[in-house]
Amino acid sequence: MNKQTNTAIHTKIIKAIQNKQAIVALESAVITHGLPYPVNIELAKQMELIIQTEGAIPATAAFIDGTLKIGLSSEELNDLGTNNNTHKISRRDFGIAAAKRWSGGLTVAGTLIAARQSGIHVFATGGIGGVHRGNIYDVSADLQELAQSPIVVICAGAKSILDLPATLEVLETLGVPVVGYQTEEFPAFYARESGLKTNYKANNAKEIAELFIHQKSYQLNNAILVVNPIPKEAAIPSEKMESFITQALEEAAKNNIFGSAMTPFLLDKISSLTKGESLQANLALLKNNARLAAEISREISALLQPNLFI
Ligand code: PSU
Ligand code: MN
Repeated sequence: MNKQTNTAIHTKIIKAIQNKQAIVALESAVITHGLPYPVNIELAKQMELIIQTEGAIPATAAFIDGTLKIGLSSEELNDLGTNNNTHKISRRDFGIAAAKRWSGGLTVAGTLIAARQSGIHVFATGGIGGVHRGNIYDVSADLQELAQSPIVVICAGAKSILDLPATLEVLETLGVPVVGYQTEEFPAFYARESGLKTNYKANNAKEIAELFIHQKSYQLNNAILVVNPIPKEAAIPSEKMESFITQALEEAAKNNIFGSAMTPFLLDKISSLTKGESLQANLALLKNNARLAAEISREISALLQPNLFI
């Protein structure tokens, strides 16, 4: 057994952290539980490439045979995306995953832990978990983790499979600012609008980097949740999604689905009900978030260079 933790940070990432270079953490539950094969692997590689092209270093985090890895090799990514025995790993699963040598994808909560432990400031994902509709006790561990991770998280809002007003209330309680990227409205993943407001509208990446540095200077450990609406050409109107979502929720109830199986079940149902359309939307917003995350991480890196800011 390892003396400390079963954690392996890729040497490239260690060097980048030491040099305060721009790094973007990426989750892996989207690879193991969010997207179908082989699109999952292709997407993971495209996101990494976009981040590199934008001048930052990608750090996909996952459990591989019981080791928490930050920064995966291309081979590890391929294995994770093809392996049918992967677990969905959130905060509660870390000890079990290490002891039982699991391989699996990290949720937003899991990736926040990995990024925080290694000193990465920026993390790109698709959509965060939240409070589920009709069951206020089903609250994703993502929300609690956002409250205790000083990291900028870029997402496209949250899917309306969730109770979005309740999700925003919990984020407020936990002290997590929701910052719209060039928008005042909280986006609903597939749709650019939800009728709900963000706390603040940021006009550019530099502004977000400055918010982050200032927030950190108070030793507050909460995240900043940046919501980046899906590109217009890929968006699906809410009215169109609503009937699919209702159907997916009904099926979940009928099949007695609960706990950590709920979100993957709903995602899978919606994906098959909408045929390819939701998948295309999903891919478009993930790449869009990778791009913005790289830009924000570059701005943060610039502010963190010695003698420039704090
Ligand atoms: N929502 C999505 N896509 C996802 C997830 C959520 O639109 O892929 C995944 C993320 O990894 C998120 C997790 O962290 O599901 C939340 O699961 P739960 O609701 O069980 O906490
Ligand atoms: Mn849940």
